[in-house]
Amino acid sequence: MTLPVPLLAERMGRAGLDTVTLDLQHGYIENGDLLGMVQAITAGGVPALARLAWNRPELIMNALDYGVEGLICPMIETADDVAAFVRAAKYPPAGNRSFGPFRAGMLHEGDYFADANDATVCFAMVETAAAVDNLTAIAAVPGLDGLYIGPWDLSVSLGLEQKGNLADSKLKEVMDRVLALGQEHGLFTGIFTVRPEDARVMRERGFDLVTWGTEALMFERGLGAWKVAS
Ligand code: 3PY
Ligand code: MG
Repeated sequence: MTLPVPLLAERMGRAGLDTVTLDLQHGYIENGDLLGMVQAITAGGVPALARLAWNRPELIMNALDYGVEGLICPMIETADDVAAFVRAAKYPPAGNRSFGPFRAGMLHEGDYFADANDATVCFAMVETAAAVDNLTAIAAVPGLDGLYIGPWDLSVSLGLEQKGNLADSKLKEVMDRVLALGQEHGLFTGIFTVRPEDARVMRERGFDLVTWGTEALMFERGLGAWKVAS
């Protein structure tokens, strides 16, 4: 989701999806919108994920305290970037997340502090040439739960002529490496797509978390189809 509209978030939470991701990087959802959006999604029994605006501890802490169950961190370039991300997202001794999960703890049955490190997932985005160069080290950082490919930034960073072309051989090479490292380290793998048909192909390829567009794109396409039909 890219738009800060709780009613739409509630609709998404009841649409039969596995998860809904809130985009704080390129979406129009600000940190102050996040709590209401998470409440609306989780009311439908679906976990909310957040794509962070950046790798910053205060954003990570807020999102987790509000009850976001998975974080996708953009523009990761090195193993040190991942270590900083994981440190902010995990309670001691694995990290240095500060304790104050007023909403997340209220909803959790059992000892939130004891369970949170395992119950919240951290995805590092693979979307720069530097991340590809450092991929083996990135995947080996303790506490990381997943790798998530951003095909558009990756195309820009690799200097590819066409952006986000999932059939590009260079992108396919990165997909293969991410899937292999995922297997090797027991990591989830994810990728962003903008069309359901691409999402299906990525799912068949073996990715666990496949984003299939944004609500704004769905609206645009629905509107286009509606116009053509009338
Ligand atoms: C990218 O493709 O660069 C993304 O960040 C997708 O969300
Ligand atoms: Mg990106």
